[in-house]
Amino acid sequence: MFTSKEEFKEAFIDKLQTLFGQSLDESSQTDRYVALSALIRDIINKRWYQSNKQYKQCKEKQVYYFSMEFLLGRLLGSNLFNLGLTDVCSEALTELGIDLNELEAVEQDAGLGNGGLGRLAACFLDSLASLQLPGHGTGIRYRHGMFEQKIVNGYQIEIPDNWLKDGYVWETRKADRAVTVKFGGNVRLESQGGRLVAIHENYEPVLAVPYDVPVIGANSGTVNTLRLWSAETNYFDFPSFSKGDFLKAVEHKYSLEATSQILYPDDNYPEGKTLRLKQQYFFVSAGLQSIVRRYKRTYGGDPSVLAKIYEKVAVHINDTHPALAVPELMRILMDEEGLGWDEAWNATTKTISYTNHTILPEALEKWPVDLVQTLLPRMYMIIQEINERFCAALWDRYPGDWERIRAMAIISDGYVHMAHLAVTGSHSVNGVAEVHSNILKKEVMANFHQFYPHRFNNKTNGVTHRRWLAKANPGLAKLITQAIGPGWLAHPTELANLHRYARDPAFQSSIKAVKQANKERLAKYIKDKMDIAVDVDSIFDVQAKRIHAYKRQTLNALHILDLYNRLKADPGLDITPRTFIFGGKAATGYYLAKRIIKLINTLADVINNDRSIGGKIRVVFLENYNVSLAELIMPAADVSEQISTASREASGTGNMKFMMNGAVTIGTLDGANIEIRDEVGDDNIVIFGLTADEVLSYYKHGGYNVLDVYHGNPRVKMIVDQLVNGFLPVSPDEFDSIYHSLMRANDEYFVLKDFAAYAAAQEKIDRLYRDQSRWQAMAINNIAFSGRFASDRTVSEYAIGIWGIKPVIIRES
Ligand code: 26V
Repeated sequence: MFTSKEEFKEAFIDKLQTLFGQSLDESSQTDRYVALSALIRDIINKRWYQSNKQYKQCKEKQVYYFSMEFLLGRLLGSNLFNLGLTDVCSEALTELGIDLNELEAVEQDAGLGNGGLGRLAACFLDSLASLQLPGHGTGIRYRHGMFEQKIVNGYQIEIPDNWLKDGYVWETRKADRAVTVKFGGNVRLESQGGRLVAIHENYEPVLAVPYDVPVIGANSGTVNTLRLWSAETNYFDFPSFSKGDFLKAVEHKYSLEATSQILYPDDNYPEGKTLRLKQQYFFVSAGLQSIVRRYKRTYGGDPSVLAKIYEKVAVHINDTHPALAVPELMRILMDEEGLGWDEAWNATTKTISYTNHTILPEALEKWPVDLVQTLLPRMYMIIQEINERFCAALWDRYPGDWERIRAMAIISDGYVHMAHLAVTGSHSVNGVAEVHSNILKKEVMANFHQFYPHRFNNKTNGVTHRRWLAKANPGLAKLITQAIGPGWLAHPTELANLHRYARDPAFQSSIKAVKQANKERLAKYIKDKMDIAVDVDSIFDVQAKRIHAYKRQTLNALHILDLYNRLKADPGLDITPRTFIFGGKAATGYYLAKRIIKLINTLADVINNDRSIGGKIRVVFLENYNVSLAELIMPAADVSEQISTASREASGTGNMKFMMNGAVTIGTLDGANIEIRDEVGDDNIVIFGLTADEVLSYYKHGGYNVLDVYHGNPRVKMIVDQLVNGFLPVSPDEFDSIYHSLMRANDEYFVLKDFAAYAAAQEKIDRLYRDQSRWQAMAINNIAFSGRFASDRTVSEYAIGIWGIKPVIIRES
């Protein structure tokens, strides 16, 4: 490890020479980025080797976090941070005339995820390693990650994300660890020595090749592994090739390799594509095969040893996407290792645990039976058997209650219901915030909760405060450490010690100065990128997240339109200047979400160019919201918009990132907002709108008529009409879909129902902000009470309550 700048400089220059045969002066930014990363990798690799060796020797239980998505963002900065090398490295580079931030910016974001679910997985990896826990990720090495979003004429355009084009410095291909995953074909059962053996024939083999990415713990010797699987094939169609049909010769190869080509850009918005099911089985099967292989190497391959795999291995499934882990582990234990059904079932359910991340009915995964049967014949046979045994147990418990059994069955109405498979096949089911876990227990999975009362629990989400506070907001981190010492970095609940500075005028002005500098940094980005000048003295009011009807960007947009109307009617209207900032992507096939983006951009056009309102409000839609942009945005926000329809947002994690950076939340009583309120108290958050119980009651019993609000509130009527009456400079039917979602679909997400309460809450924000001493106290209290939302807390709850793993201290040699 580097102890001095001199040593670091020397090693860096040496690396440039050995890698590229170049001097510092001749090197490009990319060369420098690659050299720096390679230097860091040398350090990491030594620790990685030690970690792997000691994991093998100590024989402690390990957890594997299976997730279709890991939204890592960039790794250079966070790796340096976790190694404790940020300062020495940045100072050494400065002396060489190099800006570390610029080198970090060379790295492409690893956008292997859609939003909250994928970023949560990335935060958990950081916390696992930082808590010295033996825990690894298993996922897919998508050739193309989350698309790049361009805004053209106000519309979202999707550009493929070719993130691997210059290579990826953090991965190591492990060709010798490849495994085969079998698709299609047919399965016959044959009696061999008194046992029924399943024989899979005529299948299509796809080679799964692992690429390992090291996950570095903060201030610990731990380096865990994120193993991402890539689909390859040795198959080559020689007959076609020798006939001169070159296209046909490669076609088949590419179709097999397509499995890991793209990330589906749908978040909470289902598109039931065959390829997605193929992806799910692909990484689940590869991941489990490699885990069982390693387990056998360490503990032996006797069936009686495999029957106890749950003592050394925990497999966690991130939502239902990897739920095929249940039948696949059954298959491996039975077909390959010779266990009987009961032993295999015992081992499987004790190994697997499951997190639910959404209650949106349309996002609950189900796959057509014939698709599962054709693509994964052996999986289907096992699922059928699980289903039959499960339904028999239900029958024993609820004799004659056909309705209940049909509702709980894993296979029904021609579909395989993945959540039912996941609940049945695991020993723990958790939601991601208290209100969400309660809704699972009382509503969405009430019958499962009755049947398996001890399986259900809550683990409120968290985010890594290292990336989202310490690294993203170094100015704030420094200030915090000056005030309360550095203990908060390892023990984030120590942030609570800041509470006593909340009313301290000197501390308040330092906090304000840090925020101001962060706002200026963002303002510069907006100016450079979009040529819009924003007022850094205005309130930065931010809604950054995926675009979705339930997240209600529409409510925010309609409120802006209303504010604009009021300013036009009364240019003297006394409001604190505000900059409304949006960021977020829409799923490619989600028409309404795309029109919401167009609406926001249309408002931006009209409002930003209307001199008559004196620049009091501005609207900015930031292109291509991703992890790196989030790191720029969160520290600069004054107001955090968390305005989902109560009960719909399982937790939210952006809410936590904003809070850590001192933004005040305007939000509904939804997801983790409720727990944020519990931590900061009502004085430090602005809550409005329907509660989850009220929303659920409307969904169940009706009783809301959008026309009552529309006709009862002239301001509401005006803005709704303005969507379609030619007021906005777009074709008259441009916003029909938004209009209809409100008026024809009876406002499914209660946008208009909550409008008046939201507008009043926004006025409250305005009043609070005018009292700067009060506002800064709120900001400080939000930072102070954000410790609970560090993912270190969440991950230790999983470790103790679900996985049964404990820390392994990695020694240096
Ligand atoms: C679901 C589906 C369903 C069908 C196919 C496409 C697709 C893609 C992604 C998803 C995941 C939806 C679940 C999800 O992302 N939930 C979010 O999880 C966050 C982490 O727990 C949580 O903070 C958010 O509130 C929740 O919406």
